[in-house]
Amino acid sequence: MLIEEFRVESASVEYAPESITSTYDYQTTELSRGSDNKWVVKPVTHQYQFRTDRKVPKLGVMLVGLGGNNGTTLLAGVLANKHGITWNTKDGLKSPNYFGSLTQASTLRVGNFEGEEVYVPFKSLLPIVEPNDIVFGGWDISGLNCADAMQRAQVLDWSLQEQLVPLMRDIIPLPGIYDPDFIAANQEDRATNVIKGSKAQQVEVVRSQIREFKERNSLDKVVVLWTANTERYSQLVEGLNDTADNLLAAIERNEAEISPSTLYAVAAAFEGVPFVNGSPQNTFVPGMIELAVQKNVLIAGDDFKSGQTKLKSVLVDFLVGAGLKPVSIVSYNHLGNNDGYNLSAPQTFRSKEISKSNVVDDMVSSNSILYKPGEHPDHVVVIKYVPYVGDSKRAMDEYTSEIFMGGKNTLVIHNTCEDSLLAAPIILDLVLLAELVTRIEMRKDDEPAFHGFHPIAVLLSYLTKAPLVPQGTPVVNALAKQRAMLENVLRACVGLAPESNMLMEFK
Ligand code: NAI
Ligand code: DG6
Repeated sequence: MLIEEFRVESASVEYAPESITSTYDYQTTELSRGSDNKWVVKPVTHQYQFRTDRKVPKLGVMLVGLGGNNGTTLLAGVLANKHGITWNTKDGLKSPNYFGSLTQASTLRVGNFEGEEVYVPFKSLLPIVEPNDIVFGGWDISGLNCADAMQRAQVLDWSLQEQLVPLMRDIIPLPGIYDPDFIAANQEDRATNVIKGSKAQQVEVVRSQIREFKERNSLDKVVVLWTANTERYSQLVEGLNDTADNLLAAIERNEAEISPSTLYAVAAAFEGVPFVNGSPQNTFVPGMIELAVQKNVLIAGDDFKSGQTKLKSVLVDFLVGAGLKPVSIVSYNHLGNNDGYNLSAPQTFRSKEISKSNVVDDMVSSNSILYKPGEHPDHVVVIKYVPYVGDSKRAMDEYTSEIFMGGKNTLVIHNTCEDSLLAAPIILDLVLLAELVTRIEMRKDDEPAFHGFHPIAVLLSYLTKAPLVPQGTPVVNALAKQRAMLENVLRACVGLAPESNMLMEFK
């Protein structure tokens, strides 16, 4: 059973007009070695208070790469939802939805009523921006208006595109920062809409574009999200991008090794605007991370986790969790969109290969009954550009595991799907959750004052292949754990316990 709305009645939760405050006992453990050198695991409880600002802001989202497949598909999808546009296909009449969005199309359990499990929409847990109310804008180095760019992307059904053209043709991406050294040479023809000047001047232009967008649309808040081409990795160089000061000085010196994505992120940090990186490259060089922490501005990344990798982070978790030992994971994919074209260059492919490959590390290291120290499955990632298939990516995976008594188990998976139709709802979740997270404050035990979460938004990990975390924080890739972290923290904000699945009522 689904209930649309609910309120928690508890002495530990207060719904005030401005905010929701909850007091929450967080049960965890402390580990030590006893005097006999044996491990001791001690349950401990910390008290947290969470305070969530209930005022949902008027939100603007600026996409870097607005004219790309993801950018135009998201924009088109939101406009179709907003205007209730239906369209005919050979399979019948279709209506818009937000399938694939955790916040808009998933539910969570709040309990049991007379023997029936009761669920609520994920988005009903805390006040969150409605997607249809978002004002979209952003940059693209290609100057095509968004209607033409949507047609170029070849993702959506034609009769839907026809109806969207009038709503999208006047949306023209802002000129963007272009540096041919960071993306594939084959992208050069696209770069017709670029910001001129030194790197410092480019940062200033982006800053003023953000301010202007905010003012023109009377926005309360803006989130910037990179869904532009995958860049090559930036080299990490001492004195160049290792600290915030060095990074800013390097920008002033117009140093070649500062990537466009880092320049946008720096601009966003100076404007106090969250920045999410949806591609695999190391936009967040150490100096950029330090800058975000200094300015206490949210950053999150890296690389949307959409199809093949999402399944991998479920499947390997299942295998290792079941005591089976994946020893070989081979992932092929081919696609024919501009992302695939850009990834056909070795340097940009390398960025993607890294983010796709590290995704099983936490699961492997969780089970040293199966894996000896340093042992790891063979894990190979292949991406090929095949223009004919367009945005309809083919992903083929072979997982071979060692099982009981020397046996072998091989699973083969073939996944065909429009890449951008998986990515667009994830982009939506990232910006909605990035905004929500900035409205939550917490206070632990006897801390004197409320403060926000760490600016590196680990809570958004569910949506990214290579979650960015503060130094010393464990990286969690397993999808169910990532979802549980997000859901349970949001539940705590309204005084609900984590979903334990114990069902003691029925034992
Ligand atoms: P796309 O190539 O269709 O779109 C990227 C757009 O960014 C292009 O229009 C391009 O002109 C523009 N661009 C390039 N550099 C720019 C810059 N410096 N400033 C402003 N605009 C710039 O690619 P698509 O399919 O939209 O993917 C976007 C990114 O998302 C890629 O990096 C891709 O690897 C990543 N991604 C996509 C997923 C998916 O399922 N579609 C999943 C995970 C990541
Ligand atoms: C080829 O792998 C293109 C990539 O941009 C992927 O489509 C994208 O990273 C999605 O990957 P995955 O593994 O999450 O499906």
